[in-house]
Amino acid sequence: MKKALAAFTVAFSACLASGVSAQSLTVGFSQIGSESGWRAAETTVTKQEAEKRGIDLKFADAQQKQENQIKAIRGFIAQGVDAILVAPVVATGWESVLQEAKEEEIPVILLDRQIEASDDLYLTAVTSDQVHEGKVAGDWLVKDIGDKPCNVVELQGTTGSSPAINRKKGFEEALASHDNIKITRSQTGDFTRTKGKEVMESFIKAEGGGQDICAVYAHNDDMAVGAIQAIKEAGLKPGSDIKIVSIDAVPDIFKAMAEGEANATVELTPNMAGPAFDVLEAYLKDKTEPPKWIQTESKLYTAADDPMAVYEAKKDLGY
Ligand code: GZL
Repeated sequence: MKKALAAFTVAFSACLASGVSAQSLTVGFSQIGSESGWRAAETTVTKQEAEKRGIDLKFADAQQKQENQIKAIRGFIAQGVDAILVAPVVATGWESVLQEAKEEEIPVILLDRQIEASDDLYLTAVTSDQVHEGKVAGDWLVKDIGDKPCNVVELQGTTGSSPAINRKKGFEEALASHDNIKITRSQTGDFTRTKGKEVMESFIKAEGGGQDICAVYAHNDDMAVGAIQAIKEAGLKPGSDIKIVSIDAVPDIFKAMAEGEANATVELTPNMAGPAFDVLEAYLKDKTEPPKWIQTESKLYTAADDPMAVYEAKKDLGY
């Protein structure tokens, strides 16, 4: 495989040097699944970015199972793809399969989630600063609540995933010097609307109807939308009786904001693939080494930011 890749690299560089259009790259993409609106948008945008560049994208949906991702990555290696994109469902357990890709000199780029492994196992990671996202969400709640006592319930993302670990950490940092605001219940809703609703129903039941719950912090908007449904079915008003703060900035959270049923979200771009493909082409052309982390922006949106206009701007972007 190394010889074939070396030959390809020479031919590819020669093409580029001669100005002939580059032979199209074949890139494998191991996607987590379609658990949320944001994930669906990330898949849509990744396919669009590949098409724009004439990249042949081999797509594999893992249905949120790490073993399916590992199988897909091994399949890409066997196919002899030029590079592999992976959105790692959890942070651990990647060393061995990434070592196999390294031995075949197939560059790997992480999208939207980090892993706990040596960074020589991947070319770069294109992600947001997830601790910062949690801090922005927590800082908003601190500002909104002031000195009032506030019991917060937390809907965590997928257990063991870098966003779940980091968004929890950042939110707790924001609350650290505000003893009046406490996280009283915290459980995973696996980033889905269905589980977000189920867990919120259990929180409301456990808290004797939910009157003592002051706010929900959801690690993504889809779980927040599920929680909003549960709060309404319990006869309470989301957005006022219980404040709603979450992350992703998907269209439906802006619809909820416009109806006064959600309060704040932190934006996560679904376009991690654009920056990934750019550095990959530069690397394959002349081995230009990218930074090990390409950080994407995190912007706070609240009901003061014309939510229906934001909804209209986002609604056709593949969420
Ligand atoms: C975070 C990303 C998360 C989104 C969720 O970078 O991995 O996964 O916040 C998605 O919507 O399920």
